[in-house]
Amino acid sequence: MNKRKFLSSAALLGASAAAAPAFGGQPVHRQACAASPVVLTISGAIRRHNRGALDPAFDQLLARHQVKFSEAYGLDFPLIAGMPAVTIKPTTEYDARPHSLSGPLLINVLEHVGAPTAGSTQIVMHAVDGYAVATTLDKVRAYQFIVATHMDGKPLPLGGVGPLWATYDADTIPELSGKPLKDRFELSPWGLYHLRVSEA
Ligand SMILES: Nc1nc2c(c(=O)[nH]1)N[C@H]1C(S)=C(S)[C@@H](COP(=O)(O)O)O[C@H]1N2
Ligand SMILES: [Mo]
Repeated sequence: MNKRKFLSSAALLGASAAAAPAFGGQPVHRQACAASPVVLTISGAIRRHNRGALDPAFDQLLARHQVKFSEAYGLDFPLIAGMPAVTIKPTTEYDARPHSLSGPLLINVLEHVGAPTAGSTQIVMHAVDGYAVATTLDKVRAYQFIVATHMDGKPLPLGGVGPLWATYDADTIPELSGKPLKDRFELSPWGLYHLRVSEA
């Protein structure tokens, strides 16, 4: 399977939600902005925000990937790395060896920004190289997705597969462990930097 979705599919990009109000009538909680550089921006149907609209002048990568929002939440690396971490030991596709990957559960990161909890909630994950892939909260829970910050005890570098890698332990997920390695990680973007949340 080669379902590479290099941002040509506008359907993935939530363009229709561009100017959507934050959450039917609920108050918007504006938090202080992050102290370290933001490594993950979450937009869409979330209740917490710490930044305003996408700025086409200086949100260059987001704009290039056709992301749109009027408010969003930017998380810095210390915040993500400071959340309770889980460790998984999947056989990775890139060297066919098991590696220890650790970081918070994606579901907890989404909870932090007040994402909806319905299993049908759509999550689009964008990576720095333009890779984008959509999934649902049901799958985020079933696969126990983590936002990996460390591999084999070391922080994941930008330029490599970091600083964040959304991934899961495919070895222990029956619908994946039976597939060839190269077909197990379509839902696992390295260099994850933006999540779009939409209510189904
Ligand atoms: N950032 C990023 N993550 C990615 C990809 C990619 O191209 N870029 N490809 C996905 C797909 S479709 C698979 S099968 C695996 C391996 O893809 P690759 O061999 O092209 O890296 O990583 C997934 N994560
Ligand atoms: Mo793939």
